[in-house]
Amino acid sequence: MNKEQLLTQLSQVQTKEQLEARYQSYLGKKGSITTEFKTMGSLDPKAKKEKGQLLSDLKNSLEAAYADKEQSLSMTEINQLLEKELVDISLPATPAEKGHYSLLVQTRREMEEIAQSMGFIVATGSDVVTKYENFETVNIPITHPATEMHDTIYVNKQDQRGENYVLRTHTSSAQNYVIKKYGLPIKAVLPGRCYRFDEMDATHDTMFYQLEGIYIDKNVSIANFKNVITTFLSAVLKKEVEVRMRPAFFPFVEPGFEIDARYEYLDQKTGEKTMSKWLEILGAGMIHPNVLKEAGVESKEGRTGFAFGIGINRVAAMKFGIKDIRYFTNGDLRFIKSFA
Ligand code: FA5
Repeated sequence: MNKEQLLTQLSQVQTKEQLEARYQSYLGKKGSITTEFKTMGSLDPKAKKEKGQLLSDLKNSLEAAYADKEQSLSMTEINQLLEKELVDISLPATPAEKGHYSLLVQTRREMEEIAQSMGFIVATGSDVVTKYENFETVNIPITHPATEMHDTIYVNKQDQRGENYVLRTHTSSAQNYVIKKYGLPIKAVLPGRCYRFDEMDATHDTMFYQLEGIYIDKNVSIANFKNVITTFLSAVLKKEVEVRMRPAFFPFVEPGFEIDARYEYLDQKTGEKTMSKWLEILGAGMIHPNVLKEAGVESKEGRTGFAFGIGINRVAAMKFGIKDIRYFTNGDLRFIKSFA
């Protein structure tokens, strides 16, 4: 086979594998040219020299052609890859699906901001607390029916007193902690999750948010409370809110009240009022002396104060016109996405 034919064969291969196989068939251990090199020993010196030159020339030409071909196959491979993986960076990006905060978190944050604008600091307590924190710090005797299994969720772990921890049933459990931490005077809101073994219905969930408020200073009165709460709720609900106070009993306040706000449903299309009723949204009152005593600040310079605990789920229901608070937590995407 002459040199030209060999070089043409080499140049016609399409892949690196074919190139390697072809090369080995000439110059591999058992290749045709290698074999010819081996047979040169029997030739006379002149013929040996001529044949040696011929074979070396052939070998060099094939090796050079092999290197060229290998490079051109590599270039083809790279170009094909580039073409396949080409990214047009000038194209607009596929939009990522955006989520949003739940309506409860949105409402909680907005309430925190409004409270801050009214001079309250924002503090938090723990979700898992001792029975002492949840009940006794706020003057609920351990024998009180509220401590029974029917509305308290217990945790299977015991505190130093050998009592099971509880999931706090109200944010009032954090009052003692913040009074101790910040001292008096104090003006703070304490938002957080609460848990009760309550029967679920349109206004009750087993996990819900409350926003506790405490304001203790000289001469803080019920009139101050009424003003604060009306201003606060009107700012949260973005309209003049009509509130009514009813006397109520909570062991940690004296006197105590429950506050209802007028709840109006507007028809989404016509904007007409379809229903109007009073909805209980918070408990409140003037802080009981025993609560101050337990926090170590009893009778300090005659300071008194009020506390309140607002149900955030019910406020959010009023704000967004939702008839059933279970929608907030049942994970129904049709509901969630309608507020995106
Ligand atoms: C309390 O929890 C008192 N700690 C509030 C308080 C604080 C009174 C400070 C005085 C001084 P009550 O159990 O009424 O009170 O709950 C307060 C609010 O939390 C209710 O008005 C309601 O809006 C909300 N709430 C109570 N239980 C649930 C529930 N299961 N689901 C949703 N919201 C609830």
